[in-house]
Amino acid sequence: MKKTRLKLFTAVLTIFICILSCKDSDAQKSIPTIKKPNIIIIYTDDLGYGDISANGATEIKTPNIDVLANEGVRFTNGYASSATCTPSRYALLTGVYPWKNKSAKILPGTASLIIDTTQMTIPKMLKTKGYHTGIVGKWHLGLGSGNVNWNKTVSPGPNEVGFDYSYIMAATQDRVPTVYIENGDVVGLDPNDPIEIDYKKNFEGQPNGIDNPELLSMKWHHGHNSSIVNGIPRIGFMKGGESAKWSDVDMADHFLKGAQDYVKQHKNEPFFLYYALQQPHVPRTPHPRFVGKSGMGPRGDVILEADWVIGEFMKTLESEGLLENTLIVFSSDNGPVLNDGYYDDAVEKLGNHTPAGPFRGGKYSLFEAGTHVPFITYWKGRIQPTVSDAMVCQMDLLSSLAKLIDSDIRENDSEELLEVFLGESFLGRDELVIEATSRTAFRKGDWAMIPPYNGPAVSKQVNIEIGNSKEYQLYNLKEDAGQQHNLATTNPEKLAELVAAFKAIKGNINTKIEQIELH
Ligand code: NG6
Ligand code: CA
Repeated sequence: MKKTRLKLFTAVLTIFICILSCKDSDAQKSIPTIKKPNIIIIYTDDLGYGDISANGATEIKTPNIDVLANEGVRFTNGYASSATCTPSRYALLTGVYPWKNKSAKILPGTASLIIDTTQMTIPKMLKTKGYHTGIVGKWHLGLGSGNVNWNKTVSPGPNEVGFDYSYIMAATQDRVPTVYIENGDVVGLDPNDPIEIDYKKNFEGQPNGIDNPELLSMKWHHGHNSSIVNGIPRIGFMKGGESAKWSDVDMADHFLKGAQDYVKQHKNEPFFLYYALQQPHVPRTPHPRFVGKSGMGPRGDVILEADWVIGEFMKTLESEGLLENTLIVFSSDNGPVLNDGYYDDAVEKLGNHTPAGPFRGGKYSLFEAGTHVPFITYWKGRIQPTVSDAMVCQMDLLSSLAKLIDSDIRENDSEELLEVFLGESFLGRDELVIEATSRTAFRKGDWAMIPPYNGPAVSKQVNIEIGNSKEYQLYNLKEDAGQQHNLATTNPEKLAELVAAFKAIKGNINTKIEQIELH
């Protein structure tokens, strides 16, 4: 009797152990160890679609960017949300159309933060899944909440909208304050030489670009005639902060080091880095190593410099063993401009180079070149080399990256296109509203529609066709990438279709100009 009981007990125990162990191995099968990929956005400033050799440039070589393009997904229909910086960056980080925020316009260095601190952002979304988040480079989304005191910790700023670490320039290289700011504090500031900033009037006794041409190493063409820093006249007046002022020619090396240090410090945890380069925005100040190297003047030289820093940064990712577990997104905040306010030979030495590639217009324009920018995704061993014609927008990254890391967070304007970004699908967006200096236009399928706008057809200052016309404009981009043939009158059905779809998205939000112009 005892023996039978023992046998029965042993049998039950064996079955029990088996069930347990079977369950265990099943569990191992269904939950693979998920290693969260690092995410890096490399964002250039004013780089045109045609400024990289991977997109067809022949007069300039960008071998390091080309590696990303040729070994990743090279998008031929990749868009910034706007033809200027602040709105594009706003949309990139929030996944929200910039024309929904009245403050998303080119900002002075004294502007308040334009991202509401309760707004979802890419870094905030990533933090919900344990990411460490950092920004190194250009910010230009405003700081503080009015009357910033640059001599105290400046807040709110990037650290209040999702970044654990920030090392930034406040606005642009041509705007004061010309200092770096780390987690809200001006780097290298001497408290006995406090910084004062004013965008309206100069401080008594301070030189400026108009009255002191003898102090200038770079001449201004339009705007850019306020305070002089390092021989370069800027936008806005600045006094004090001598020890904190940046060196323009070292800026690329400086941000590179910041980006390298960041990834080295955070390589053992999932991280997100927004690496926002300053090139080729004005003032173009290549390090002496690059001066004269492009034969195109400073604009070409700083593109070579930008390409070089990207190569160095990639070497760091490789030597730290991070490449196979890192998704890299490369793009530009808006299209190209040659003379953006300084005499720097960008026009004179352009030669046969075509910064806008096949597109019409440039920075500030509703024509394609304003927003149709270089766009690349790269992930060694995960993304196959692909050329994708799918339409994607930087605004789509928020929802798509959320999907990548298993987050449910989505924004309405931000389409979830993860498979497209990974080169596994070619079904991109169907529609997109683009913005340029408070005007908007529309892309749908192969078509582009620009509503009528008053104003000059060509901006005299920058000599760019900005898209204004008294008539509707309609282009078939598949057949006419250069937007030479306005089909608005010959194809009224298509025009009506696009106008209706455009109005359905834009509704009554911030449509003051269109209410006058659109019937
Ligand atoms: C414009 C500046 C231009 C550039 C631009 C911002 C003048 C006349 N022009 O107002 O030089 O700084 O703002 O560029 O001041 S962006 O890429 O940051 O949008
Ligand atoms: Ca820009």
